[in-house]
Amino acid sequence: MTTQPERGLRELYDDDPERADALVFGRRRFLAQSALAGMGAVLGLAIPFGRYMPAGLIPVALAESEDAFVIPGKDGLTVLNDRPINAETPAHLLDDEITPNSRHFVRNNGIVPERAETRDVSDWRLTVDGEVETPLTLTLGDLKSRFKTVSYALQLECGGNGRAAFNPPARGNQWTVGAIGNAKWTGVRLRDVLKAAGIRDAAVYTGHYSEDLHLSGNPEKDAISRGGPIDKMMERHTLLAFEMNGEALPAQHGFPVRIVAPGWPGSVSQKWLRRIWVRDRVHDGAKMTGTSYRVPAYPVSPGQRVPKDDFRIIEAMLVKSLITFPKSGLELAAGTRSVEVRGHAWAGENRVARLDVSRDFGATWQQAKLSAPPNRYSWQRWRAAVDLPGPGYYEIWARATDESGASQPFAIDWNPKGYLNNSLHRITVTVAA
Ligand SMILES: Nc1nc2c(c(=O)[nH]1)N[C@H]1C(S)=C(S)[C@@H](COP(=O)(O)O)O[C@H]1N2
Ligand SMILES: [Mo]
Repeated sequence: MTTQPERGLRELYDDDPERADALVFGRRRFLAQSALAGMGAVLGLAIPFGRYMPAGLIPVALAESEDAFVIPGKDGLTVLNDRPINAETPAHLLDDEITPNSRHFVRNNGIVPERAETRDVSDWRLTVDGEVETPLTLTLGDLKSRFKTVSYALQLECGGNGRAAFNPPARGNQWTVGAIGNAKWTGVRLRDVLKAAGIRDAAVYTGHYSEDLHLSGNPEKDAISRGGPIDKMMERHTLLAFEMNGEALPAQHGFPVRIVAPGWPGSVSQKWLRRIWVRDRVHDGAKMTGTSYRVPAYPVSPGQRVPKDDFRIIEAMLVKSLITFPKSGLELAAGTRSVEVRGHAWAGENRVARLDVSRDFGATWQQAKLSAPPNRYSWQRWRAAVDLPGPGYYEIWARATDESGASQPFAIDWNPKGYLNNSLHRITVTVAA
């Protein structure tokens, strides 16, 4: 193999075990070093009995290896794919009100640019052009000195969070519940920069371009190039962020500058930004069209085929919540009659109005104590003391309702690409007899 593998080994073993075998073992069933280079070769040895190894089995040493799939700076995340890197956070590790950098999920469509590792910004520039009076070319220093710096706690959720629950399944990263984070982002307001450039009347949408590399390695191709309507980009919480929780952006999260457009699918929050093209029409860059980050314009039944023209771009994310304490599976001692439960709730463009919990499979609901957000677009803390009348198995369910009256469904609203699953989060606790 001379080309780089397009997918991570785990995904490849799931999808196409024979091809994965060929990559790992090569023709003579010795480990093909070239295939492993990209994932941090851990074996690097011949396998004397390799000829007996059943086809399609990921070698245990690779599956168990820490090195092969570790993401620097991350702690306890579940890696869904190593090329491109995609990792989610188990719910119980999202208990902090501000998600630490080490616990924030990562969703990459391409390869992290070199600059994010070298941290060299000497030749980094942000260009703002298109439907503007004065195109701008800004250094990082310009951005920091010419515009007012602000900090907000902002929720960022991948549009595909919850995809793993879809049946029939949807292709793509099998996110369970943890493609959500609420870090404190510092930067300048995108609207201040757009105003400095002077947006023309014809402007309707932005188009974002970045330094990450397409998986094919072809520099002509963009891994992703999304954008958003001018109104959302002019909203005062939409940032050009250069710090995450008080540190320069980590390599995985967009160094040196990213957009944070809170409450919208994470894909609108372009990382490793280098250009904003202000457009007179809806942007049509990579992953703006077709079925990418788009859903049918009407409800569909599971498995239904939907014509491409009937898809529309996802805008605000939906009302949702997470139980972050206790960790599902908690075993309580005999005689325990109550458990303290807590989590977070968020609602795209809206504020969360109430949070209810149930410990009897939805027969009755109890209102939790819900905190105000520190600022708009932050998730909100909730907590409740839940009675457990006797020994046995319980499920605790959480259901958020936003100020518009929308709340979380029990069952998924199915769509072909597995977006926007905001069904309620469930955990289990048991009380010993
Ligand atoms: N340049 C670039 N920006 C990007 C992406 C990407 O692959 N490349 N992924 C997007 C998607 S789909 C999501 S959900 C968020 C994830 O942000 P995070 O990795 O900081 O959690 O980044 C968005 N911005
Ligand atoms: Mo995403």
